[in-house]
Amino acid sequence: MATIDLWVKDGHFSTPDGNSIYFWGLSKTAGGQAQIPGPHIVVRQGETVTVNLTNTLNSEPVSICFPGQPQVTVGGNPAQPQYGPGGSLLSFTNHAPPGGGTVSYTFTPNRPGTFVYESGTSPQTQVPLGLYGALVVRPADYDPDVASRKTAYGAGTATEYNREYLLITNEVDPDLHYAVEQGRPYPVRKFKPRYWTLNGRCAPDTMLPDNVPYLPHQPYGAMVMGVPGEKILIRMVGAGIDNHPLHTHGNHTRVVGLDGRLLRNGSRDLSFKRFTVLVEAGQTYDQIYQWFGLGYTPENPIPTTMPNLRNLGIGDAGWTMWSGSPYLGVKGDIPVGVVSFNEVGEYHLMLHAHEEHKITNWGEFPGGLMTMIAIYPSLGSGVGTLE
Ligand SMILES: [Cu+2]
Repeated sequence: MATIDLWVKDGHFSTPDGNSIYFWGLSKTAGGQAQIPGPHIVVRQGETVTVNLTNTLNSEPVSICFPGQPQVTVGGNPAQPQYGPGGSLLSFTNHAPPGGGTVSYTFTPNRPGTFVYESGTSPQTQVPLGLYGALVVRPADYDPDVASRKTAYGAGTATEYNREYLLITNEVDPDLHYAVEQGRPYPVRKFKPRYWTLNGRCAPDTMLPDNVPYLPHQPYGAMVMGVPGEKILIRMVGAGIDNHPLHTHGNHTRVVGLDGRLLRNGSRDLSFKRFTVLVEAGQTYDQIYQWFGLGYTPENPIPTTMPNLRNLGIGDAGWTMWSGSPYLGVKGDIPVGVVSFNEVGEYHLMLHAHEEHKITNWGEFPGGLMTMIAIYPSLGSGVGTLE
């Protein structure tokens, strides 16, 4: 039995170009700060989940929908749409009224996978304002201490992994946020994002650690870290209203799950490799990424061939993230003109949106839907875990 308490609050989040933008988000505690995305909800298949929502906003009701979850109940009855006095639709599901109202949702996930959760009240504004998050359902036989049972979809489904990461996309039109802050109308048809976020952050903030004190409303980093050969499970969630082609450098990913469904039909493996995954609005993609680049193995790190420069650097010459070494683990001399370098012999491989206006912050490159995959010679077991 898992109980999750969430408080709807407002606040201002930061963008790397110095902007401070009003938003609505969820807090884990009554006295805590709103965050975007909402807290990760990580539960187990077959476990009864209760989500208690308290709405501290004074302006409008708020609700949470759990797409993909069967038989969500409120007060023992099936959750159902809420209508206003004139019969107009207020919420797709039971809501918490403004001014401290509450609602309690209960459901029992019947299958593992990655799911979105999001506001079901005026979702065209409440979701972009920040009322969204991710729900991860672990398989019933999940055991992080047994390799064959540390899986996304259960033992025997070929979804074992060593580390896992959640990457949640969204878009920000500052005009919407400002209009809500000022209590003014906002024509939704004029929606024009200026920022694109991974885990509520725009690059380069995506590469900062979790819980940095100067991003109090954006606790989740989006840096993917692993060591050569490891299976890195990347759970991508399209929480916004736009579709984003995201791709990894260094290697393709293997898509093993789509919308919380294992890509397998009986014994037939339906997983597939992708250079770029189109994360569509409301979709989730579970992918396994492995990096064996350049013939590297932990036993024999040399000799190897220099990688293509575009798999190493960002921007012009002088901005390479090459350590000066053609292989992991040993550092060499930094070439003339190189002004930045990595610290422990790791490789940085970009992960970004292939629609390139989305890797900007209000028109300035680099930014937006971009982060790095960092492949280290070695890494502690606590990195790449989801709580
Ligand atoms: Cu690229």
